[in-house]
Amino acid sequence: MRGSGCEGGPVTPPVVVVAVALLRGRQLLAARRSAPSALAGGWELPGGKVEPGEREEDALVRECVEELGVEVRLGERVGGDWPLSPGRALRVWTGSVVEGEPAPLQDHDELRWLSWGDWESVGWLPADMPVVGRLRALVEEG
Ligand code: DCM
Repeated sequence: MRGSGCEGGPVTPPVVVVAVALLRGRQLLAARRSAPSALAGGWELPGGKVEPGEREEDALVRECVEELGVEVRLGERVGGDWPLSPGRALRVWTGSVVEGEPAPLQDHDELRWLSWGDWESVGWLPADMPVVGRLRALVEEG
């Protein structure tokens, strides 16, 4: 036997992308991507990649400052790991804006507060679609 104890070869750590479902009452903030071109026009819950050594919640708060120009307070986790693409998972929290008004500063060209009846009116990115469904159930439960 060769390579004692090295049976699986190198393991690539999974990339975690964090996103926030910003709620204002029963309104949900959706952000339309302007980049990269493969994702442009798709709507998402704002967020981004966690940097090495960064706590996930800290990454999400940072992304909201960078992308939206707002301070947010995070609430509860929405589900577990949502599949994104091979080797990548999406982790989602609810949240609310505690300071500022969201603006599309980076990666987005439009933001929209969706009324309760309009949550499915935008073309969500594939990974976000099931999250929005789960979130509706959570909000409905109160
Ligand atoms: N992503 C997604 N849904 C989100 C946030 C991100 O599908 N709510 C995807 C888009 C990118 C990747 O995750 O492929 C990394 O996001 P970013 O480019 O914002 O760092």
